[in-house]
Amino acid sequence: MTGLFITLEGPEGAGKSTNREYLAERLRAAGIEVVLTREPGGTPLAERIRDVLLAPVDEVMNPDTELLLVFAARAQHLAEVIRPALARGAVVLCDRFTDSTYAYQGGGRGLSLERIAILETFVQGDLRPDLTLIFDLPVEVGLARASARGRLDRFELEGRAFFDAVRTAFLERAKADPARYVLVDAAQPLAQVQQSLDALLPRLLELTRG
Ligand code: Z5A
Repeated sequence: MTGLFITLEGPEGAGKSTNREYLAERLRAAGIEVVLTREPGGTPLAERIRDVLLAPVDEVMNPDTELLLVFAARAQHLAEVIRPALARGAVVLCDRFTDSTYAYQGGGRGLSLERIAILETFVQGDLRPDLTLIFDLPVEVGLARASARGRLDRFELEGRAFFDAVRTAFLERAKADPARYVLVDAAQPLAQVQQSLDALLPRLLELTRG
């Protein structure tokens, strides 16, 4: 038995956290076991790596260090949470996964996409999400939502060019593989975003039936 691996992606403030709860409730209401998780993080050890990645510090983090920490957390998360859940047939709803690595470390930091792909295969083998929802919105709207919450993390302190490159990377990935990616217009009011998710539910339920 294998479950279904769905990832939620997009820039900061896009509403991934808000909408992952919404989607999980909808799927649970249909009698499906849903494991709700996030990256970086998802296990106690991976959450400690998350703290290292997000905390602003005086020492500049080398981009390769950042990349390796992201994949170190992912290896732990896959072993402890994602693979066991998929093996018992659950739907895994994960807030960010390797598309974020391509967008932030690849697009934002300018690291080689080939190098990211090597680590992806090393850590994940052939496991890839079955479906990825990209919550897309203009950079300034997402940053305004994120900064309204108060203290900014190490990524949120980056400049406009970084976030433009992140958004472009997400959009390019969605365009390259329309079968796996669904673009959600996250700039709309929340009620409309959730209507778009409702419209996706029949497809998700169909996928869970294999
Ligand atoms: N990162 C990386 O570099 N490489 C990797 O491989 C991975 C991650 C996996 C994780 O932070 C950071 O790690 C992330 C990339 C990096 N960069 N940053 N920053 P995170 O996951 O904690 O951060 P985030 O994804 O940016 O979370 P977020 O800012 O909380 O965004 P969100 O989850 O998409 O949004 P939200 O919390 O649901 O909503 C934000 C606010 O907007 C909130 O007040 C909502 O009530 C409001 N909201 C949501 N939707 C709407 C609509 N439609 N209208 C109006 N207001 C809304």
